[in-house]
Amino acid sequence: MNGITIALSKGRIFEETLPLLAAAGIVPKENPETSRKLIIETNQPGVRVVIVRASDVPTYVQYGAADLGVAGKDVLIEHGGEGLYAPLDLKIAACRMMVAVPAGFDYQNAVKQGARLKVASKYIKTAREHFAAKGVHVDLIKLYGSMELAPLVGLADAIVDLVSTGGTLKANNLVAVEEIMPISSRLVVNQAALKIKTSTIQTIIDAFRRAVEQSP
Ligand code: PRT
Ligand code: MG
Repeated sequence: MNGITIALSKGRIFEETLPLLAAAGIVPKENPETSRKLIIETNQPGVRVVIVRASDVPTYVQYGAADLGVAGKDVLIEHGGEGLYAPLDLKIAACRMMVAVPAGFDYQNAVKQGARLKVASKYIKTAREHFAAKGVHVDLIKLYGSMELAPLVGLADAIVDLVSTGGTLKANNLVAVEEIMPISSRLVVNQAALKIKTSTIQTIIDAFRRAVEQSP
C-alpha cells in the first residue's frame, strides 16, 4: 500500500472506523485520544492517518491532502461534497437530524399558523433546505456548538441538531418534534487520487464494503 493518507476525526469516528481499517489490514500505531500527534503511522508502511476536526474531513479530501476520509452525512451536506466521491455508507456514528423545541412549545401549531420561527443550528444548509421544502419561514442563526442552550435563553424558538440517545435534549428540557433525516458516516475519496492510486484505494473500499456488509 503506497502513499495513502486517511483523514479521520478523533472520538466516535476514529473508534468506529478502527474495525473497518482492520478489515483492510490497517492498524494505526497510536490512539489520538492519548497521543497528541496529528499524523499517525500504521502497521502498513505506506499508510498514515491524519487527525482533523470532523467538519474538516471533506476539505482535506477535496484538496487531496488526504486520499480518503470518513465523514458524517451531516458534515458532507454542509460541505457540499465538491471533488469528493462517496462510494460507501459505513453505517457508523449513526444518529438522526432533528428539529427540537422547548417542552410545551406547540411546534405543529406554530407551523400551521405560519409563524416565522427563529432556528439556531450548526447545520444551516440542512435546516434551510428542510424548512424551505415545508414552506416554513425561518430566521436561521448559525451556531458552532451547544445548540441546546439557544431556546433556553431566548436566542431561538427551535434548534436543528443531531440526536442519538436523546439524553442531551432531555437534560435541557427540549423535545424532538420532527426528524429531518437519518445520519451515518460515509467513506469519502478524492477523485484524482482514485484515478492515480486506483488499485490500493479500490482494495480499501472493497475491504470496508465487506466489513460493513458483515456487521450486524
Ligand atoms: O465535537 P466537534 O465540535 O469537534 O465536532 P463534531 O461534533 O462534528 O464531531 P464528533 O466527533 O462529535 O461527531 C462526528 C460525527 O458523529 C458527526 O458529524 C455525526 O455524523 C456523528 N454523530 C453521531 C454525532 C452524534 N451521533 C451525536 N450525538 N455527532 C454529534 N452528536 C452530538 C449532538 O450534536 C448533540 O450535542 O451529541 C449530542 C446529542 O447526543 P445524545 O446522545 O444526547 O442524543
Ligand atoms: Mg461533537
